[in-house]
Amino acid sequence: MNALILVDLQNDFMPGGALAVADGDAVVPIANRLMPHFDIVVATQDWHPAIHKSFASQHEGTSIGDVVKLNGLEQMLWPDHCIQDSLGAALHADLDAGRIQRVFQKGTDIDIDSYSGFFDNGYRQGTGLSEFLREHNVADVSVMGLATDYCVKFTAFDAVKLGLTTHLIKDGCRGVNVNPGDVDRALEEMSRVGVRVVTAAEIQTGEKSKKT
Ligand code: VGL
Ligand code: ZN
Repeated sequence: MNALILVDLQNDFMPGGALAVADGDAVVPIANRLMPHFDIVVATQDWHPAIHKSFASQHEGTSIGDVVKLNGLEQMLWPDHCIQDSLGAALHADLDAGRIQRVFQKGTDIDIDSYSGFFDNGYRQGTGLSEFLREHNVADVSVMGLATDYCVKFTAFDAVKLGLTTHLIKDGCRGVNVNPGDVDRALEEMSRVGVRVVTAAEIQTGEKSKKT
């Protein structure tokens, strides 16, 4: 079985949102178009308590973009975003939610961030996504969404680590580019660990399955 993993297609990552990704809303119609091509569709949702420690607002004397040490891990500080039950945390309204079988929430523990849709950044806890894919005999995943250089990248890394055949739908992603070139570097890093970079068109025409 194969699965499409839609990463963080939430209002706060869309233009006008709290942690806006340029052109982020452009991938919503791509997600809708691709969903029918997969056996299973799941989504991840960044889902922070209002006092989450990844927020610069929770560390005196810091600014957005600073890096601090959080329980031994380097933590980039972000604007307040994707606060549980807020409109900003909701999936984009145009997303064909009826085709999404399960939504996996992450970043719920105030003390640790979670970029990957599978595990938090310290691999302390899982979201349930790996078990769900295993139960459904999924061996092949395709990842797309926001943001290429953070949550998409770490979700793809973990998929590879879990032994899944992992595709990255390049035009189905947009990045933050905190530093210029971060998105290109993320794509290179993903390729290097074995992620197969494909396009939405290749999935629609069936070309993707022939790619190795
Ligand atoms: C993300 C930064 C903070 C993402 C989530 O979805 O890529 N980035 N939280
Ligand atoms: Zn977050």
